[in-house]
Amino acid sequence: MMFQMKGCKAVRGLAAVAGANLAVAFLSAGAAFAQAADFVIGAPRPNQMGLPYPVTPIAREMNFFHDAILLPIITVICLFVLALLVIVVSKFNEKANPKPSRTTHHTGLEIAWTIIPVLILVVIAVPSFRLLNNQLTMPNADMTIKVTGNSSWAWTWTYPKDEGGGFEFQARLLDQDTLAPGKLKLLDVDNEAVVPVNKTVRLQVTADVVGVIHGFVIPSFGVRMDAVPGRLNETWFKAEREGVYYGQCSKICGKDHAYMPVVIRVVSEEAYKVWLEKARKEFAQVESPVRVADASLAR
Ligand SMILES: [Cu+2]
Repeated sequence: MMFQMKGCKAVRGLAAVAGANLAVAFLSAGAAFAQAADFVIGAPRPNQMGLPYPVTPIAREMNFFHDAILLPIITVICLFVLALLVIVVSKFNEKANPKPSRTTHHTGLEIAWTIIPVLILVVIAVPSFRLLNNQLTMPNADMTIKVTGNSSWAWTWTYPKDEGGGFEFQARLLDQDTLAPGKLKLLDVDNEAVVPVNKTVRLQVTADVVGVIHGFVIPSFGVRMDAVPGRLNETWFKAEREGVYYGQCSKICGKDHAYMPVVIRVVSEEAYKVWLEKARKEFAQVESPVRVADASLAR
């Protein structure tokens, strides 16, 4: 765990500052939940550098993989190639080197430039496959939620009945012309999905059968999953910090592709129970059976 923490220290610092500013704005907007001082706003920040602030074990591992392994290797390779180019341009131009060498083969050099890249790829492959394995191995989940990408460019969240839910609701982008202060442009939605902190959530991702493929993404969770009509994909996350986390559909799914953000609010276990109770009542009518016209009235 230690090595993962180290890689994202700088990101954490930046996020804390931006998060605090946004949290103040959010509080003034009168959010429905009481927010702690270290409440995280998992959204892009002005002048942001690096990957989004990670709040799950997988996202931290991703950040470590990128910041501590890929980025240094890429930087060294780029500088090495740049140095070679500078040497070639300065030492072997027509003026400095009027009589070019006729050498075409060098066995040692050819073995070296085959073996060294292979070794670099092996070094990258080990943590890469470990991360992939951790992502795809489903742990024992504390709860399950289903999320469906709609052809009307909204996300439908379904909370199963046997886990205290038994309702579903749609999350739609807020009207951008009447956006309340503190609400994030093109990110905040009318109905946020809510999950408890420090719980492993199994997420079933799909799209409605008459629809298209959407991409379900929450960068701070390290979650990216295709929502495909007729297919139930599965992923998981365990958010370790309370906050509100944003993502956007990552598939070019149609005209309103840019207007279907993903929002998950992570709250304490108690706050989650309160929300669940409230949501069960609020969204109950969505589930009520469709009323069919009474044929006797037509007579
Ligand atoms: Cu979409």
